[in-house]
Amino acid sequence: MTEDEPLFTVHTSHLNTGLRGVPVGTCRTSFVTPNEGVHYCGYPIAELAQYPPPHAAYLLLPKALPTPEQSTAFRADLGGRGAVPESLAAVLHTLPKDGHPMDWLSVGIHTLGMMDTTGDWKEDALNLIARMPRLMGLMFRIREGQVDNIPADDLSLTMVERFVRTIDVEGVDQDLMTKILSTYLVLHMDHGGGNLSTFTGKAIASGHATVYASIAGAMNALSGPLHGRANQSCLEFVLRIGTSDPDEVEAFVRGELSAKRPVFGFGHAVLRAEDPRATVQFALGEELCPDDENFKIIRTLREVAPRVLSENKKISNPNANVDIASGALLHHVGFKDPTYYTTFFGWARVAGIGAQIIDERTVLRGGKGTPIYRPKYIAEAQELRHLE
Ligand code: NMX
Ligand code: MLT
Repeated sequence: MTEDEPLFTVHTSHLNTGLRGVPVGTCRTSFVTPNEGVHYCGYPIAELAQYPPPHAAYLLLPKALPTPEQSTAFRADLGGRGAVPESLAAVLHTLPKDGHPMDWLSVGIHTLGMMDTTGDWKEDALNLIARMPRLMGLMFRIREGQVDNIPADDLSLTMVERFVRTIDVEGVDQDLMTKILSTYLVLHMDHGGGNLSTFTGKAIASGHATVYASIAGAMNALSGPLHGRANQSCLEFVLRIGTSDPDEVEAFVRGELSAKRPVFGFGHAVLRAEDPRATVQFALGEELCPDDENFKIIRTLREVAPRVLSENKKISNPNANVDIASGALLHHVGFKDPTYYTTFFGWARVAGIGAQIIDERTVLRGGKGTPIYRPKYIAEAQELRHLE
């Protein structure tokens, strides 16, 4: 790219389209292509799916996979930063139990910010990444009223192990839960620069709000059903459908469309093929729980819905997106309440948004950082008027 190379011509038809396709900046952590999906620092996501989450998080920061020594040092660094203040739990205890878990997550991150902000972009992003497992675990425990004998946070464990140990659910296969969550975190960490939550987080940070305020705002953006909360809505669909019979699934999809409701887990603003993050999760499900009832339903949905959605030519991508399969896998390993699912998306995204905020604030424009976001809006139906 040269400084004066034309990238895109803006037509009137581009207005009020949610900036679809309009280039606004550069991203150093990941890119998304319509057919191959997301790549973290050049690596296709499917190649990274089995990597440990700290490796993927490390990659997004210095943009290179860690050597064994760097990996050990990074894990130790996160461990050293991981302790959350005792008083975090006291604040969580005051939140309404029927509030949505994503609202809890946003408030939890804000609360950590009020207790912990250093003002250094990188320090704060790393501290938040390190403290997320315990925040997530405490949210689950306190919302569910399981407040006695919460295991101490063992900071020598991995991110996912710390969470699984904090929630300490009886009667589940903790190794399987750890495996599914680890893959989930890696798949959801980043998705280019322009997805709504990342864009929102960077926009907030561009006014020099803190990392915590920026990422709490990003979580609010993620909580919408057209964005991250589609994973909750998709599993709620699956539970309502209750059968993997293709005719019944098709009738359900047609019913949602005729009621003018979105078919959650399908479609995308950029992708024009099945999301590779969905493909990876389907392969994992075929390996780990092929006979799970919910998994059987999403297998049928994956076959039926793209055919039905393709009948409507205005739908740019009728294929499965990242949110089709994660709910069935999370349900299988013991997370029976879909309202929690988007918090896992948010937990993962903290690494990607944090890394992109560090880049925008301290690396881009020769280290000066991008200026405060201020796109142009054109006045509509606003004749100049004066008071009589
Ligand atoms: N179900 C019903 N209608 C759809 C769907 C779908 N899955 N996908 C697109 N459409 C509609 C869309 O609402 C729009 O209608 P209208 O012209 O009346 O406004 C039309 O088709 C054209 O939309 P597209 O250009 O194909 O998609 P767009 O970029 O506007 O939106 C999504 C992308 C992801 C918001 C959209 O596909 C959608 O609502 N999907 C269902 C919700 C979902 O699964 N979201 C998760 C996305 C991934 N994530 O985690 O963020
Ligand atoms: C994401 O992972 O953020 C979603 O696929 C939405 C997007 O990229 O626009």
